[in-house]
Amino acid sequence: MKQGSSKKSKMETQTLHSDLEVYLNGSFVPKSEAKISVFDHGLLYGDGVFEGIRSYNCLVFKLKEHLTRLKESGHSIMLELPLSTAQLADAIIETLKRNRLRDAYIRVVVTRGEGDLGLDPRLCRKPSLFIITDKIVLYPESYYRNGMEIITVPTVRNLPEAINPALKTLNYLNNIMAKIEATNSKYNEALMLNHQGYVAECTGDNIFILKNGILQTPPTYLGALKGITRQAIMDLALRNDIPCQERVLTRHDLFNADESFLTGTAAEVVPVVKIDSRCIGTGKPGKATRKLMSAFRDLTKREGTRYTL
Ligand code: PXG
Repeated sequence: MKQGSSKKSKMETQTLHSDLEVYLNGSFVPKSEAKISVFDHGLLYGDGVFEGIRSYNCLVFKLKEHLTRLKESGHSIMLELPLSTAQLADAIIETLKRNRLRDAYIRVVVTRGEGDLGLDPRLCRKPSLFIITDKIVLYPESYYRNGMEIITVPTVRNLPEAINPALKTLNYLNNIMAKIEATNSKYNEALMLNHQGYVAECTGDNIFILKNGILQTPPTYLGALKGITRQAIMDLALRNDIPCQERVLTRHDLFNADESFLTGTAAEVVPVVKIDSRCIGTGKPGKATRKLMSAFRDLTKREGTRYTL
């Protein structure tokens, strides 16, 4: 009996020690205690904003850019962040250090906060802020080696005049519906068109094509997030003498592209070799794609906000 109970307490300690620490409204709490009220409007109404950030070997990639986008998403929905950009950066670094993570996925979420039932954001006294840092789950290596196949789905991208896809808000159902439609058809990613039938982006990634040596991606006003990886790729293209343009694209343009790839914090740069069963180019990851994949990997090793464990 005694042995049993001491065994149990050892197990509990182990669980506690292996528990990730989460930043929650100014404190660090174990994952098992990182709880938010059922009256939080982030949960009741999807009223909030977020960012997904990555760190590579103790370098947080494009931290300033992510925090600027978070602030701007908040500003658009009239949600003032509870911390300044500098304080947020410190809180993120501290969370990474506490969890001793060199390579991490960082999720920063700001919600309208706890309030009463009813839409009115004035019912919420103060925003909730939490930061989760966790091990990054990588896409299978085969996606990068052989490329991905994607499918256009029926769910149309939100109208920018309704919920602007340029904002990273907690309202992700538009993307989730598209993801469900893709996975129901046994594809891992969905191509989303806007209400006019123009290519917008995928559910969590921006899309690029290469045609006659020119890299092209849809302008964000057609219903895409201004991806930070997208911008990094546009900058790298310039440096590698690959001309790059924002262009209105149709599925026809995609089907007849020489190369295609997706960009995003989680995916990095992943080649696309088939869209709606049409082979893109040779049906293998293209030369420019491979060059940009490698340039991007180098960039993540070189640049970022450094921290020590
Ligand atoms: N479009 C959408 C709709 C996104 O949500 C991107 C494009 C790529 O943007 P960045 O700035 O990351 O290059 C995103 C980003 C997740 C996860 O947990 C999703 C994203 C990023 C990180 C993690 O699914 N989406």
